[in-house]
Amino acid sequence: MSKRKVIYDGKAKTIYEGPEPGTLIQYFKDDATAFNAEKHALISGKGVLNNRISAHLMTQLEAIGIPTHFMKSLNMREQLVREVDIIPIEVVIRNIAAGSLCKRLGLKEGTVLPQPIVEFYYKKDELGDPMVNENHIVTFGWSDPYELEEIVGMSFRVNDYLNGLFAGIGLRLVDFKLEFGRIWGEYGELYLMLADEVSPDNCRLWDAKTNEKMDKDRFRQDLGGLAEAYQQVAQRLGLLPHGGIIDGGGINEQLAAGLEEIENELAKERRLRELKRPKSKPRKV
Ligand code: ADP
Ligand code: AIR
Ligand code: ASP
Repeated sequence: MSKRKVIYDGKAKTIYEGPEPGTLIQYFKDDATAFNAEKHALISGKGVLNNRISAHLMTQLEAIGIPTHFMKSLNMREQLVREVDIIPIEVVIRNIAAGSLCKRLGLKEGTVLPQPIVEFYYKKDELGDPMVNENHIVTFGWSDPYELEEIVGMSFRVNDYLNGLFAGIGLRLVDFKLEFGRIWGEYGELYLMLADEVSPDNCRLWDAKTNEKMDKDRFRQDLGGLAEAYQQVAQRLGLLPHGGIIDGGGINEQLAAGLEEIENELAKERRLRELKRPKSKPRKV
């Protein structure tokens, strides 16, 4: 295999140079980390399942008009995406109280919120991704009010859509994290799109009947059975052959390698939506 250039080696994915300019390859690793990588483990099959789930969800989101970076799956662990300038903000939407919201405000886990909440975190591992507000984001030039409005609007649309999609397969969407990126057009026009991944690594998903956790909290809270839970999510989404690809804690590589390709047909014809905004670019600090 020819040696590809590693652009970035992250906690859960490696990013390689893509075959064409403006493209990248996202390789989904089996590494699981939590609490700013203080906790780490390898979970056989996690990468394959996240690759597949994210490819499917991104394609579904594209179909409701959310531009995404996803182009197509290349193999069981890799997908081709558009290269973007990542906006250094993690957008979290919450429907049900869990995780850091409970810790911060003393809420009981599972409390249904009267309306969804949006939160922002500054993407900075050294600082432990601190929570920030719109004022920090605009003041430090990480985004501007026009772009932020678009990001929040898209995030709530993603929430509405995914809530329904997961409800239809017996899962409650508790909360999730999104990342967005920019592409600059030939004339300096700006296009925004959903990037990174949408998978049980960055969504909390509970079984609708039993409230069993089917996401990365299984790892964070040492509940075990993470690959089986992710597999269950993928199976309910109709993404795996009958019987699945994980058995007895291990992945059946042969079955996984034979998974059907997922392609974002709409991304090819997509006319990127230019963001209407004043001419100035976000300030760099
Ligand atoms: P982390 O950076 O937290 O270790 P990952 O292991 O998931 O996370 O690494 C993937 C990295 O790639 C993330 O930092 C993410 O912001 C970045 N990324 C995701 N999609 C794109 C894209 N389309 N273009 C450029 N960078 C991307
Ligand atoms: N998240 C935030 N940073 C990284 C990730 N994966 C996701 C979590 C959870 C949501 O954002 O997976 O779905 C809220 O996380 P928390 O820890 O703030 O409660
Ligand atoms: N993925 C992040 C980390 O490694 C946060 C998390 O998911 O808990 O710390």
